[in-house]
Amino acid sequence: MTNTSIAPAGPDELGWTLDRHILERQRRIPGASGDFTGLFQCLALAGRVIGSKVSKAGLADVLGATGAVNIQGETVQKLDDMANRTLIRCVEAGGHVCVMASEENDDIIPIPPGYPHGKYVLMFDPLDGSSNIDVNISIGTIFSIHRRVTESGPGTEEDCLQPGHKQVAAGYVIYGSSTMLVYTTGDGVHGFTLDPMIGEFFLSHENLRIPKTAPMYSINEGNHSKWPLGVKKWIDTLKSNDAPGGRPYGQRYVGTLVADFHRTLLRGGVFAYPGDSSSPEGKLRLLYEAAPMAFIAEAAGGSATTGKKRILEIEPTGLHQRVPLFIGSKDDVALADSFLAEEG
Ligand code: FDP
Repeated sequence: MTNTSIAPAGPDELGWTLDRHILERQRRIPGASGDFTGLFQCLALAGRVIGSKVSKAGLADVLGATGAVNIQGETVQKLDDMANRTLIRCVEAGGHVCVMASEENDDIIPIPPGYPHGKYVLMFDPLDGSSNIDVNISIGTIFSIHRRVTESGPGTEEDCLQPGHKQVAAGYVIYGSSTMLVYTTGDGVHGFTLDPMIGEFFLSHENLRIPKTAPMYSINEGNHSKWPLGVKKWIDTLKSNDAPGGRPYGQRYVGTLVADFHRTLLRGGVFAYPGDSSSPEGKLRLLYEAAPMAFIAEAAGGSATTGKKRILEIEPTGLHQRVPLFIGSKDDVALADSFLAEEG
């Protein structure tokens, strides 16, 4: 006898879409309003739109600079600008957030009049790795979500200046050989790969864990002469010949944080952007780069520090604050920290 009953299309047949993954988790939280799910749908839409533009970068007139300079004193690329506007447009009308902040905007981004203010705060680096845009190397979008601390109405800078351990979620989209969205709410890190034919993200990397250690380091060695002594000694150690100690380590550096971090998440090792004599606080921004990546690293079993302090414990003092960053496998970050501690 044939069984004519139709089984519901489960994840085995369809695969887990990002939407379904978030929805299933929402159902486990009693009283969840669906706001978080709604916000994620907006972010996934923005990721798909930006990914599509990035993949056509050489064909459409989107390469090159806009002629503007951002708050960081960097030249704004046309794709930076497009990605920033796309994220704002995708999120501002949803009613899920009360305020946004972007690496590309000097001040907080208010919700336009007429739209509701939600309970979340969204901060993002719309297109990380700008200097790699024109040479067809992986770039990405980074996002960080907090719950608002102000009571109601339009959100303020106070809502944005929260330490990283208070994030409710963080993630990134990498526009590489495929487009992937990786996110965490603090309890497991999950990766979804975009099927470009269907236009949907499907779960491809469940519960990612960073290896405890791996023989790989990632740093811009061109800054060697400007590094503090502790960083010089640490890198010299990683490069030294010590087969029983697993050295020398291999070196990989893309120059796009999202890409260097993504490799570190999957393969292990350590990525570092230390402070140096010309930029004592390093180059990377706390709110848009270091804190969200640190939240992901810790949720995957890794760690992230300034070399002296856990990134997630830093109380932000400004929207565009920079911090030194050492991130990746727990043992490898601890080794870096030990060299910086010795330096005093
Ligand atoms: P970019 O300047 O190309 O936007 O913070 C931005 C960033 O890239 C990171 O993505 C990357 O890790 C770092 O700067 C690269 O800096 P260097 O060019 O100084 O190595």
